[in-house]
Amino acid sequence: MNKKAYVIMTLVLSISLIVAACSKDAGNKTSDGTGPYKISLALMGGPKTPDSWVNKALEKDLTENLGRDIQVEDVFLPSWDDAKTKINLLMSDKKEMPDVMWHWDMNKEFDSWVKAGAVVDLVPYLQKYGQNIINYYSKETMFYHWDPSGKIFRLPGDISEPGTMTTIIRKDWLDNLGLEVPKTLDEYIKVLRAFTKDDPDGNGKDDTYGFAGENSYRTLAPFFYSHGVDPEAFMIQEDGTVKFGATMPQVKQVLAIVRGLYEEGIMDPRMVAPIDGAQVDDIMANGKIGSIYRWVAFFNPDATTHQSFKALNPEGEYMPIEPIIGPNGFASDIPSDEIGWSFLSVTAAAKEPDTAVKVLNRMASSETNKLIRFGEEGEHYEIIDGQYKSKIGPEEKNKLGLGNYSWYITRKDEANIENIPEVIELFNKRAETAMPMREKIVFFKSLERPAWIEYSADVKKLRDETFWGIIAGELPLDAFDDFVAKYPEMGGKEIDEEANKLYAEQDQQYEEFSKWYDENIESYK
Ligand SMILES: [Ca+2]
Repeated sequence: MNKKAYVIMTLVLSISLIVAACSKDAGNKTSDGTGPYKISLALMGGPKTPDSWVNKALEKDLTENLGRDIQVEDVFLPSWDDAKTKINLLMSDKKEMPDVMWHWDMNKEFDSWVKAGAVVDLVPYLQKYGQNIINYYSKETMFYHWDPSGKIFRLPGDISEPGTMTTIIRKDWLDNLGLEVPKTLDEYIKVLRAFTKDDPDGNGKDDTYGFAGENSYRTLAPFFYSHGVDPEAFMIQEDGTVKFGATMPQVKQVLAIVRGLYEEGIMDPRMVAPIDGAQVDDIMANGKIGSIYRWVAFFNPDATTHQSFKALNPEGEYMPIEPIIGPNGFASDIPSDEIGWSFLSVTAAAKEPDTAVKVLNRMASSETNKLIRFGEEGEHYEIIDGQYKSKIGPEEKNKLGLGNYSWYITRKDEANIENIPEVIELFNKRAETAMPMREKIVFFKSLERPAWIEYSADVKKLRDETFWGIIAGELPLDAFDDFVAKYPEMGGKEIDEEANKLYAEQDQQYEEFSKWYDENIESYK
């Protein structure tokens, strides 16, 4: 037995003993559900301010809404480097377990908690007391957290919007050059060329690029996605099988196009080498680029990059445009997964798991979400002409503890008042325009993918060297065919077999889930 497996075994055993020991005296702890209740919450986000204003505000809000005295004990987790160790430690001793555990990226450990009974099945409580939660999270999201035994042992703590990115273009440059908003890839490339060569900013200098962004495939979405392919994703083929996107023939067509843009000087050459996000933000703010694939949230006037851009380019205007249509009429924005990246579990230590779910449900309301994130309207922020304006600086926000309860079912809808109405509308539109690709991409439910774990690092390394080498003109276009030929022997055969097996199982499991969901969740909304 390797060391990791041993640790997990020991953990499972120790939890089993603890759970068994505690169930004996459970009678002593049973409360009648009316007296004061103290709930402990493991917390990772925000400034981790102890004895904060936000703690008191949450207690008051819960006490008023649950009709009994609720005290909230904050259990702050340490830094990202140490948090997993701490979470394991807390979960190995029932006396130390918080009522609600926050966790992320700990699938193996989570599995052991489930097996040991250290986390509670939430289904009966969600049915009775979890309406804000089950109405907020979609059926698809709940699938990823559903145990085929018909139980749910974790809820997502935070999920990004379904579509977070968009093609962005300089509207004022289109106007300066008398160009229309491009719709097809051909039109888009013509515009990018004009943005590079026709002095769109009218300063008489050859100082602009048509297209810029990160050294990543998502930045190239207007090209890859208009061809219906994502080199990072597993893609459903017409015959129902699944393939690693990087090996699909459409990729070669896209590489030929992007390589051409680089050669012509239309594409910002800084893209072909690793570049950090802050530098890309600076490039966007400097205002010498015509188009980029970037965050929807840029369009909040309060966003830092937006403000820097406006300060440097008072007359400049970026606008979001619809996803570019490819040669076969296909168009899509990038879909986010609906799984979420961090999770909440009610532990076996919670004396009243029903009350724990009532607390989470109240925290999942728009009202409480706003309170714990932004404070009180009038005191800490105001809404002027429908737009959020903070009345306090970052330091005071930290002092109040705003953000301490981050990723406790963080709502991305109207409750996120930092978004102006136009940005909310754009998020909604991007959720729709990301649908065509969402239907082609497999988001794996299974927590176990041994072939991918073993071989993917080498495969991705060769992919990236090949693709960026082609784009930068250092490798011939046919290097793509060499990559595809090498892929199976590099573990690609096993990767694809595993992907197809998981996809088939998952597809079948979704049918079972769907029936279960209608009976056990839908009818309780
Ligand atoms: Ca110029």
